[in-house]
Amino acid sequence: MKKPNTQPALHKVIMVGSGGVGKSALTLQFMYDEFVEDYEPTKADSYRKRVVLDGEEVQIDILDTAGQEDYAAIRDNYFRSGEGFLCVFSITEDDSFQATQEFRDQILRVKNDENIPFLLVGNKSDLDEKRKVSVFESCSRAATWGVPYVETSAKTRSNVDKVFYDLMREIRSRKIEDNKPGNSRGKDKSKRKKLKCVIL
Ligand SMILES: Nc1nc2c(ncn2[C@@H]2O[C@H](COP(=O)(O)OP(=O)(O)OP(=O)(O)O)[C@@H](O)[C@H]2O)c(=O)[nH]1
Ligand SMILES: [Mg+2]
Repeated sequence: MKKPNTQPALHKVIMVGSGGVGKSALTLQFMYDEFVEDYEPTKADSYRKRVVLDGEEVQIDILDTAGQEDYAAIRDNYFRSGEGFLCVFSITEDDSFQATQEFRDQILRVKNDENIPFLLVGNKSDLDEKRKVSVFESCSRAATWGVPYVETSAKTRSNVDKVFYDLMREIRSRKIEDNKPGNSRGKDKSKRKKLKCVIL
């Protein structure tokens, strides 16, 4: 029988997306159960927390990046260390939705892996009356990429745990697949699960 691991598994998550979309607010809501009203642009902050994922104790490491980071080389470095990505835009700002394509492209270039654990996250769902990006548009983009789409609110905490836990599950199954002998680095699309769009 295998000896149990003493150190819990560590899953490395990177928050990406334009400035002001709520990457830090989502991270702080997940970490500390609080909503920060003030907007203070991030440089780069990292967080670590022990959580229970489907009965197993694991650690999540969150790197909260700067939406306003001008240097692609710096972003490349952050992205390289990530095992999974929450690609965030605000449903109230079309530019931030358009920008997700660039983030996706940059991540795929750096990781060179089309099946990298990844969720498209439409944040600020509490501001539905100011919505500029339709659910249809967002789901379509996510489907093109082959990733799930989830709407969150860092303010009301709607789906906040969901996006972090779903991403950790993807990272975990990816690691299990990678450790199988003779694996094809998860690139076999026929094994892919059904995709979902979760709005509420
Ligand atoms: N109503 C509402 N406001 C939000 C939500 N998430 C974030 N905000 C607000 O939006 C502003 C920007 O949020 P941040 O989390 O700092 O944005 P960010 O993506 O980390 O921005 P950078 O660090 O510059 O990349 C803040 O004033 C937040 O209070 C949300 O779900 N609903
Ligand atoms: Mg921030």
